[in-house]
Amino acid sequence: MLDGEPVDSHYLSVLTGHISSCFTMDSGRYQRTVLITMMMFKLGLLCTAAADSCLSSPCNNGATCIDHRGKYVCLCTKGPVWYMGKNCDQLYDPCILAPCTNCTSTRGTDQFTCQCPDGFTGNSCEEGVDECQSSPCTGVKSNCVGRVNGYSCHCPIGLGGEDCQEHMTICSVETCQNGGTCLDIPDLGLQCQCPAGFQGMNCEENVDECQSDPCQNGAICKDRVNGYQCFCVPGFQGYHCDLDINECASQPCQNNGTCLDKVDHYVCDCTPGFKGINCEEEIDECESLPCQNGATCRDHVAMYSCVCVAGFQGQDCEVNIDECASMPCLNGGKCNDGVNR
Ligand SMILES: [Ca+2]
Ligand SMILES: [Ca+2]
Ligand SMILES: [Ca+2]
Repeated sequence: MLDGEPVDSHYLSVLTGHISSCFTMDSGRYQRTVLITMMMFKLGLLCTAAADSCLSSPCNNGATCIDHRGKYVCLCTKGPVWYMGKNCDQLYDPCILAPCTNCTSTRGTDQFTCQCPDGFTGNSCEEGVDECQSSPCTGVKSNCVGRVNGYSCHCPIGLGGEDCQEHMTICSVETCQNGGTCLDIPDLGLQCQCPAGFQGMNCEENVDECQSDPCQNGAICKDRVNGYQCFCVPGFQGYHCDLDINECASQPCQNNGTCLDKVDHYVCDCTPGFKGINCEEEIDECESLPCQNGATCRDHVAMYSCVCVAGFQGQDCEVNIDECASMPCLNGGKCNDGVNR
């Protein structure tokens, strides 16, 4: 861009944003000026008036108007008359920010009054009234103990009974054991507040949580602090050992055997022809030598078969075939049955 040339207005507006509408000048001074202008714009020094939302004077009753990113904020006057609202056109109500619910006020001022419930006082009702302040307890029970909305008279700490003549034990560091909290109760002396799992006057006793027999199926119960632990016998599991472990879960029975879940073990009911703990063994039905007369035994599943030698028959080849049955001897010849002849 050369000196003296007209300035591209689009280029200028892109460069400077809405600042471009503020200046009309020869481009002769333009390049020097635009640099300075841009720096000033960055610092927020120029062109604020063009976008100032305060120009319409929206704030009332003497309020100060502040422009913030194109929106206005009214700072209402505080005294002699207080105002509030977006445009400061309402009388200020100090109860809006009062720290109490039962509040009365004079509008247009910052003066409010909290009506405190019984037993409380102070600007915000935050203080409990100390009824003991006036020392109302006289006589032997001179120890005043404040309560909500009242007080009561007791014996001095360490003393009890009707005439405050009995000496009571009072709290010391060792009084309550196992982390118990010691309380000095007027007229009664100490009392220990025990943590969970302990009991007794001094919290000295670890409560036996096994007393209620929480562990099942013969498990051993071990007492802990405010709890217990069950040690299961084999075959059971779970926090209370109430779950019978399913020993059949791994499907240990083979060859279609049926698994029966027992305590800490299983039993396989095998199909015919198999044996063994897991029915893994095929029974050899030939082992008992069922085939007779020299026959050969063949083992099968749940059965056997016999291959007879010549001259015998029957399931176990126990029958010697009677070759005389066909009456082979002619002419009155006597037939003697032999083996295979
Ligand atoms: Ca215990
Ligand atoms: Ca079982
Ligand atoms: Ca077999």
